Amino acid sequence: MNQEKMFCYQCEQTARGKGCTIFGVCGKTPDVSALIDLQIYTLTGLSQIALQAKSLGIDTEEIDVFTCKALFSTLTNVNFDPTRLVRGINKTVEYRESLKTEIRNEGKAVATDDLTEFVPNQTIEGMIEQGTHVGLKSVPAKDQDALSLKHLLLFGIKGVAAYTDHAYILGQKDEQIYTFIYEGLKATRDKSITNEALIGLALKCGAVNLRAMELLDAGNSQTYGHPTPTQVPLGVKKGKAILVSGHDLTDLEALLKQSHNKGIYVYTHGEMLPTHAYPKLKKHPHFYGHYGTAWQNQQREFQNFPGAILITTNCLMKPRQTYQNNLFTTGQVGWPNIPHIPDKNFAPVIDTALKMAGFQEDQVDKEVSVGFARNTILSVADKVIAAVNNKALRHIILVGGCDGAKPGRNYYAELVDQAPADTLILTLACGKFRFFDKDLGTIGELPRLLDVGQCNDAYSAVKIALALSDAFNVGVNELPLSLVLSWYEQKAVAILLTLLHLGIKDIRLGPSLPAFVTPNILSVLVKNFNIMPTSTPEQDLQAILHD
Ligand code: SF4
Ligand code: SF3
Repeated sequence: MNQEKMFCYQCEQTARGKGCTIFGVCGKTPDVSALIDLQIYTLTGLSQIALQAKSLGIDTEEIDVFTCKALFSTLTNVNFDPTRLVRGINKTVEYRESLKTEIRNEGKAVATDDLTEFVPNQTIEGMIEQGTHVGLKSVPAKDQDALSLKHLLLFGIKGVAAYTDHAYILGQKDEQIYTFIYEGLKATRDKSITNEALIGLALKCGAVNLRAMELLDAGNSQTYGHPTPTQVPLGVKKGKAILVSGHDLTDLEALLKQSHNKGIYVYTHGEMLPTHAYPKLKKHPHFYGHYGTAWQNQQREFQNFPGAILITTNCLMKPRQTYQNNLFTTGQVGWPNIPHIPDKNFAPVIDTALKMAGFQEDQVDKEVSVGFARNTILSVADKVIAAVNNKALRHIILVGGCDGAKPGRNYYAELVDQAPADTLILTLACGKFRFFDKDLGTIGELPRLLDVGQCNDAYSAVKIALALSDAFNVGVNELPLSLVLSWYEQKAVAILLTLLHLGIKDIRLGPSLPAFVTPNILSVLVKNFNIMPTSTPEQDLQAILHD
């Protein structure tokens, strides 16, 4: 008898490295898992109709934006609230039906099938039951490799949708991205599509993600200025306090403006650390420092924070009683019974901070450096090139990606520790918290540890690699540059597809390979890109520096 209550293997911490089948390691319940599957299923039906509408010139912008937000809500550690998912599913079907009406008004017939005709049950229990039958894996697959590729594509699309949503909030959009999201979703249900075509779509997903990240980079830098090197205190100031986590700069800015002159200091947590480097954010005098480390430590770190806490995007963990009364979510993030702020009116966050004790005295601690995004690094490109040419700099190692709870993730800190003094470490995303406060010294005037930014700033790292390849007049794969990546959630899947689309080879990926990649698909990736699992820091450094 099948004992599975759910099936999900979209992230790196999936149970037994195979799939969460009883309860999500992330805290996702079987009910939420079923509703997420139903959300994806209904969005796929909407996609087919939206593509037809687009081909007729019907304006779908509102639906495009909604689709990205709905996909974003299904990423790991974003939304755990069933009532919000139910709303999303109903809204998806409402949009689908309204587009059908518009298509018919144009005198065209609407193509129909199970997906585009699907009617969700009117009760939450009924929807959960429906959801258990519509996950991609619920349809028995004759070809496990095709199923693997369809998941790779779906998870990559989720990452693209997250970046596209961030970019749209900052006023940046590109019609082609939305069209691809619809086409890609549609392909995940195409029974006759070949594996070659799916591989092509996965690489196209990487190309589209590059465009989405380019838009996000433009949105962030045009709105807040280019990041500049900035020292961020890890200590605290006496006074009331708010902690902001996640990735959304517009939420942080709104909160900074609304908490101005209220005797509150604002601190960053997790992926918000690099925001201290943006000129238009750091000008706020009460935007003080960074508190804590990466997302997987939040349950321990949040309970010691004497102020209000706001989570703007991933990664949210199950809130503990010790801080659930001072925790708020916004954007697509959600947890049942945790107050959600949908409209950037952060008055409840500020009121909570004012009622809480705050920090009783100043605590001085060390500082960390941020702000080494593309603009800063390219402004010192001549120094990097000179250091390579005079052999002061032997190799650049990009140690980037997500953090997580597994012990194997100490690999990344050990690799950075053991990297010799003539190597530069570029880093980005929350994996850096394993080593972000280490003093690695300098090579000439260059700090050896350079923080490029959030995972959302992966475009910056790509631009740096491409500029170096131009400067040295060699391909990126011939540069003295190696990529040692850690993955956890679906934005990392999208970034990996972008790197493959760019033809970047020899990527080391850990701490474990995705459960959704079958041995055959892995061998295709190895053959074409020489992608490899991380081994030990000693062995990998030996190979990186001496091969
Ligand atoms: Fe499991 Fe990850 Fe899916 Fe959560 S998101 S249910 S941890 S595979
Ligand atoms: Fe981290 Fe969640 Fe991926 Fe933004 S905060 S990198 S895991």
